[in-house]
Amino acid sequence: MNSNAGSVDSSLDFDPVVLRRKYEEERNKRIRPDGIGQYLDIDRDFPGFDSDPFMDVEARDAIRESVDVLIVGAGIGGLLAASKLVNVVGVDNIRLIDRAGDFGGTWYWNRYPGARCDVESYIYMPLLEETGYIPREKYSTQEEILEHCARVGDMLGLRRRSLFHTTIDRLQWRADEGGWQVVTDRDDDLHARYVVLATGPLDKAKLPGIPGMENFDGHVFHTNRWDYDYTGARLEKLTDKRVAVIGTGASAIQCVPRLAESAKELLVFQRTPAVINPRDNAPTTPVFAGQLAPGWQSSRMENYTAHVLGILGEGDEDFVDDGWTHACHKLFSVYGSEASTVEEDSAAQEEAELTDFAVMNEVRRRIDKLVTDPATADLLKPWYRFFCKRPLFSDDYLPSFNKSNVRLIDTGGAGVDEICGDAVKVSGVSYGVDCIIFATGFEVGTDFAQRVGFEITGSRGETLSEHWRNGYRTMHGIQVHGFPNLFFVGSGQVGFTLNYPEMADKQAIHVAWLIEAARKRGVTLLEPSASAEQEYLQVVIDAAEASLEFQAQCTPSYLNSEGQPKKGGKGIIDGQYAGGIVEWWRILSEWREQGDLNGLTLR
Ligand code: N01
Repeated sequence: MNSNAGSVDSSLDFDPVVLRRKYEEERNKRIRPDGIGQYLDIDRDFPGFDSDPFMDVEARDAIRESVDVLIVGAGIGGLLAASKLVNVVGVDNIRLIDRAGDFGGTWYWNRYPGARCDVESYIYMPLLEETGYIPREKYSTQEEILEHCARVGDMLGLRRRSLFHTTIDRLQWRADEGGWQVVTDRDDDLHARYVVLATGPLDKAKLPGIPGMENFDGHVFHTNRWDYDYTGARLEKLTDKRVAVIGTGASAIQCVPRLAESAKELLVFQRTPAVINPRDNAPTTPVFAGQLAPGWQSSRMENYTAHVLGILGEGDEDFVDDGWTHACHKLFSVYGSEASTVEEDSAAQEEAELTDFAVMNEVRRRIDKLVTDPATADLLKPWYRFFCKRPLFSDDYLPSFNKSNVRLIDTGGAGVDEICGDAVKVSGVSYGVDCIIFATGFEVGTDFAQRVGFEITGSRGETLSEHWRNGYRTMHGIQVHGFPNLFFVGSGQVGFTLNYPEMADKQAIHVAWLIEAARKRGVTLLEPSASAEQEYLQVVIDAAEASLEFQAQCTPSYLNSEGQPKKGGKGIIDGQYAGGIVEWWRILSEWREQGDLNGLTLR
């Protein structure tokens, strides 16, 4: 493809100038000065919205105990941290705490109909070789992943070490004890030498601040606390109901097809259309399962990551071989060789933009093929670059709009105006509904304590929210100055990846290595120095340039802090190390190989 930004290239079947202008116009409709401030804090504004509808909370006695390691979070990150500590380092005096009633994290809470993981199950589901489990399909259902998390927890003997339905009230460094004091809502008082925070990056539901929503006359819930009492287990109670879904992200596009089959009337309120790619799910075949040789899962994970980061390309062996890897082949092929001059770099950027336009044209053409009504098809078309919002995969979301009981209510980028009585209002039109389902995603970039529900007070009396008031500051994305013996697994300033468990796995390996290194040296306190933290922050900031430039031009979403990304921020992308997980892991591996724990204070 020829690059000639600014003028129309006759070899192209589209006009880049027109598309560029259209993208900008659409973005401008959505940019809001309040950014992430447009969303409500559920705990403050809608208390009770995040209680557990799935399992009853059982009474138990308060616990007083000291442990070597406390892991906060029993989802995939917590399970991986525990597996490394138990199996690799041999630490077995551990405790897990989770507000959920069982293992599973996000897969415990997100039980909406149609919920599946859109990353391949063979690389996403943790410890498949260790458990000997082979997923049933290429993309697993929520039920299967939840079952598997319990399988892992039980295999590791973690159930008796887990306090479920338990919320931390306070986590405080106790210098006199050389460890952390943890106080919970069940009156537990625990003391832990080390704490691992595996609280997940997308955990706390967020609600948009739509005027009048507190007075809605009908029933309301969020996708991550699906109310099966109201809908019925197979949604059979919705056959006489008018249902509104607000939002068209990953959660919405999976539950909309199920609701479309059941609800009397389904109204889908859209602010920004999603990028929907083909799914092509398939059952696992005996031939596939039979050919898996030892070590297959980690090599498959690494192969996938190399493809989606553009390290490997179309001609290379592609184990996962799916919509993610194919899209990355197309979009990253222009970056094949390192640009050595400013002109070469700018030519590569232009080429990348043209390729992106072409890929997005395919996405838009598919909508025309699948949606019968041309006006609805037009409204469903996304006008931004492929990776501006999280790309999605579905074969049944778009055809749902061909059903006579389903209507798309497009809000022209402005969102729902108001909720009034039993109606959702958009552009002066009231749509009466019995039920509103918020598919509006999760808090990102807010204060850490607001997201996890408790404050952490470190060795200098500073809270973590204060320490991070201007953005994340960590050493390697794992440790924080002023917070000794505290480790992060599953989020933060680590190298970017599309496969969350791979990130959590590598963090868990590093944490286990650190705890083992402390043991070998006979020390009980590990804390990064202020300068080591600053040094890593600079690495993150230096790597952020290109990614931030891209993000800043994107339509707003949780990925770019609602259109306000900043270097060293607290968002999903601007909070990460943009150099990618492979480079990040190289930095950490070399640091470990050095063997001197450079940058850590030991006592
Ligand atoms: O949340 P989202 P999600 N009026 O933030 C809309 C993971 N995940 O739960 O795009 C009307 O993506 C908002 O509109 P806009 C995955 O990482 C994975 O769907 O901001 N609408 C958007 O459409 C995913 O990315 C899986 O303009 C309003 C929606 O609400 C992440 O979780 C499945 C509005 C929020 O979408 C989050 O996904 C599920 C308003 N005022 C989740 N305010 C799989 O593996 C917001 N919206 C498949």
